Amino acid sequence: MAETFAWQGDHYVLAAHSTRSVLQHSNSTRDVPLMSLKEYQSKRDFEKTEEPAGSVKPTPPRELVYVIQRHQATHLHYDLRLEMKGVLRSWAIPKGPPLELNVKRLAVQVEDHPLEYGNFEGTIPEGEYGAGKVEIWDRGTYRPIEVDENKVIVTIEGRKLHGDYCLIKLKPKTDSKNWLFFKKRRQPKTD
Ligand SMILES: [Mn+2]
Repeated sequence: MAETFAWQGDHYVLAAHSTRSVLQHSNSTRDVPLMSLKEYQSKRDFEKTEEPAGSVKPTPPRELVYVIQRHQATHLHYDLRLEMKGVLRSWAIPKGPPLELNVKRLAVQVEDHPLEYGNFEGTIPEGEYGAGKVEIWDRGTYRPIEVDENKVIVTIEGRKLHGDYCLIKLKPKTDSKNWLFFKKRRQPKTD
C-alpha cells in the first residue's frame, strides 16, 4: 500500500513493486489535457458560484488525486474525479460508487474539471449549472494500471473505496458518455 511513484526524468516508475507495475507516461502526452477546461468554464458564472474557475496545471511527480463528491443537484449523484494530465477527468454516478465486487454502476462522463475542484464543497446557487449542495464523499489517491480513451483501470486508495476499479466505455470508439464503473478483484502477481 505504501507504493509510490518515483519520477525518472520523463516517466514515472512505481517504486517497490514488480516490473508488471512499471508505468510509463511520456511527457508529450502527459501535460496535454484530454479536454480543456473551456466547457467547464463556459457552463458556469464564476461571479455567482463559489466553484473554482481553475486552470490546467502541470502534473508534478506525486501520487494522483482521487475524489468523489456527493452532489445533491436536481438528481442526487456522485461525481468521481481522477487526476489526469493536469485536470480532473470526471464521471457522474447516479446510483453511487460500488463498494463491493460484482456491482456495476452507470458512470456518465462529464467535462474535465480543474484540479482545485477536488477541494470544493459548498452550495451552487439556484439557477446556476449544477445548482445544489456539493460535499466531498471520499478522497485519497490512485495509481493507474491501464488508461486509454475507452478504459480506465486504477488502484484506488481512499477512505471508502479501496482496491482495483474499472471504468469501461460502453460503446468504444464512439462519443458516447456512458461508462460502467465496477470493482474488480486485485490482479494476482505474476512473478
Ligand atoms: Mn455533479
